[in-house]
Amino acid sequence: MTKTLRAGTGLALSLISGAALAEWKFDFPEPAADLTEQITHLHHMTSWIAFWIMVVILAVVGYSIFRFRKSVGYQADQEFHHSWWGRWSWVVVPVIVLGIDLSIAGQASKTFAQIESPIEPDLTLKVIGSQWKWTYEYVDHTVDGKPVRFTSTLLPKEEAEKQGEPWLRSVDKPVVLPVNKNIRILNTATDVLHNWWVPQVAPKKDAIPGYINETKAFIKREGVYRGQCAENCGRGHAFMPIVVKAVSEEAFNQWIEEQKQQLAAAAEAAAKTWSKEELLARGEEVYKKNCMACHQANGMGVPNVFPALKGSKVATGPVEGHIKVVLNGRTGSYGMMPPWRDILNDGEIAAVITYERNAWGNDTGDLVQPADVGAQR
Ligand code: HEC
Ligand SMILES: [Cu+2]
Repeated sequence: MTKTLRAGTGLALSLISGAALAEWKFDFPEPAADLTEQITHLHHMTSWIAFWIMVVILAVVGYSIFRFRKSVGYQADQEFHHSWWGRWSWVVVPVIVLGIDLSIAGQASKTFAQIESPIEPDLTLKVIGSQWKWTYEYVDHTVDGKPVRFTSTLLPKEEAEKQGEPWLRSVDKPVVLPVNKNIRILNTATDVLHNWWVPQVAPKKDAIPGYINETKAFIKREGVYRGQCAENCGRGHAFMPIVVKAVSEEAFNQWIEEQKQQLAAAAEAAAKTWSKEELLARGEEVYKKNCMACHQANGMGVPNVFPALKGSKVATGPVEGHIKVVLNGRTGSYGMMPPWRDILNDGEIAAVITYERNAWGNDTGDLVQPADVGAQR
């Protein structure tokens, strides 16, 4: 008995330790943009109205129970509905309730109109949801006609611990946005419904394959804002966090310049012929980041869900067929293999295919060069 008691007390104490208390917050994170401020304000207003309605109702109920209590067998008032209050309460109470409803709806429809109204954007960010990662495209910033574009994925646990970042709330590459600019956000998806949800930054809209949903942000404060996918999108739904880094205009311009240089360097690298070591090393990186979630680290897949690549007919058969599947995706008995043509460049696809053809005992010895992939685009 005392043992259980002690264990229980220990557990209770550990639950209310200082660290836990420091994290203990009731409210939403503080909004950082104009529209999200309004949305949070609406929530607070509605909650307070609901709270005071509850107080009034509980008071009336409590008073009635106490004031009109009668012993068993007492016959209730049969004439109540003949009194003035008995007649008019059926009108007065709904009118009050409707009045409160409309005053909430009035405020809300103002905010809603603002959410839906078009803006003159200073910057357009296209957000593409896929199982289970986010791809970002800065459509106004291009190199040779191709926009700055990258994919952002969950930071693995060991890596998050090393960097002191919260696991499941951190990504390998945050999306960077400038403050005090009108940012248009275009949401879409490649496979199933996703939802790019960063409550401090922008109103939430579904990301739907084949459609573009528009939302926007005017971020007022620099900072790091975290979010996650808000549409149940399958097995990895909980593992596609979002990190927005809001920075000054100068810092943003510098960052976007760096991205452009990286893009140019990648295009150059994709044009050359790679050595076997380069292909395998890069291929393993690409595989871990993009393919491992489904096909697994050992290339064995998941029985009946994701096919094994170890010994697979495609990964050990003709190279062209392998490139085709990875570029265009495929839908077959297992379900859908997503297309990678818009997510990975020729160099990355060549590397990952070379890796798959030489890992896990798939000793084909084949080397696939970026030009081979380019030829099939
Ligand atoms: C979201 C899960 C998912 C991810 C991520 C994924 N695949 Fe697939 N992959 C599949 C499914 C499902 C199939 C089987 C489709 C079918 O039934 O035809 C498949 C099939 C394949 C095949 C054909 C295998 C065979 O023997 O038929 C290859 C090759 C392949 N994937 C390579 C890749 C590469 C390379 C990547 C990373 C760039 C990748 N996959 C990422 C789900 C995925
Ligand atoms: Cu999702």
